[in-house]
Amino acid sequence: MRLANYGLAVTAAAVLVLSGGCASAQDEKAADAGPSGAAPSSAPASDCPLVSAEDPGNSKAPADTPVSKGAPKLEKKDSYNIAFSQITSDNPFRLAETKSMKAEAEKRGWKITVTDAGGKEDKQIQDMKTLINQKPDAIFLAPNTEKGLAPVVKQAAGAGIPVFLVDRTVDPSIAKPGEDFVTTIASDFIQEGKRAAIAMAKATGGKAKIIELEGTTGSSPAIDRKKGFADAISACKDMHVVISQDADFSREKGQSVAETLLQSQADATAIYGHNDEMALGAINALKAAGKTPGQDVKLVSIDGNKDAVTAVAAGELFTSVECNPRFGPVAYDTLESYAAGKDVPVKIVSTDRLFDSINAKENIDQAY
Ligand code: GYE
Repeated sequence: MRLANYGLAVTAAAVLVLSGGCASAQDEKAADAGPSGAAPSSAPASDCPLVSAEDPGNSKAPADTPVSKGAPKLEKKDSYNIAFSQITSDNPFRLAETKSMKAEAEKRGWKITVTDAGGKEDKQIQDMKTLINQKPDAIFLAPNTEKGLAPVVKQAAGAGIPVFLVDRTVDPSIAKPGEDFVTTIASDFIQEGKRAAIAMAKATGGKAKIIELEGTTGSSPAIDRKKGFADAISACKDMHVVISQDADFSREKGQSVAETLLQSQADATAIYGHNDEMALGAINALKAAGKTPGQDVKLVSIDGNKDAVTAVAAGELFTSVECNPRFGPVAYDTLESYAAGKDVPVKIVSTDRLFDSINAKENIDQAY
């Protein structure tokens, strides 16, 4: 079993060590109380076990993950001609990912063609068709939705081009892992949702009326971050999602959707954003409504981008669970392993950190 190694990525336990030695029980209580230091009124532990749960960190890749067997083969070469199909460039995750894919290709002396679909599914399908016609050695695809991009992945396989999925996956009932594409290299989004839920329980003392800002409908992070969060908070009788809506992973839409939902759910006490950008939009909406983010309404989100880590340090955002976008090194190491005929598992799980009031400040500079 091969695991992705991002270099910078360390486990949550290691972050605690890096961020100031041993975390005492007192430190943990301080973290629970939030940056303002005001301890939220807690539900009894039996009503919400998440309040006292530790951050579980990253999940382990299942030991029985199959290896890629029937996908198009790749000839071993000194230098490759590759393509990267990107969804959009409107958020820091996307920009950092594209930068990493380009920089690492350049470092290895490989040729790379990058397409940007501008957030449009039809455009990304068209981009993929154009790339397939250009016959690169391999295509790296960050697929918008699971169902929308699956057929074109199958088409690439039919044209003999190995496809490596990065950051999201496609519907396995349409495009078969290990056959129609080599592998998916991505975070465990269910685990991210669970980590966000535990952070939310700590932020709210296990009592919360939550507005959920969902990522793009049909995309793997939106599907799984919703599920991981919902499954986890089902253990808490006073934590509920009162309304949930798609805001397309965008700051602008996050702000406008939050404005509307804050009006219809005036007694909401918390906001869960499937990514940081939507939570940052919601922070703007709260301020515009005369509310204090982090006090009147607690927010938790996912990505660990620079603005979000800054907002955590400022006490506006309670926690950001990292989703690491620096795929270049692991993506191309995986390609090389595959070309060398080594076993490549059909799923490679990224390692993500978590930014909270304890470690946010010292991590702003390294955040993307
Ligand atoms: O969280 C978000 C982006 O697919 C993991 O998509 C990615 C998500 C990321 O637009 O910011």
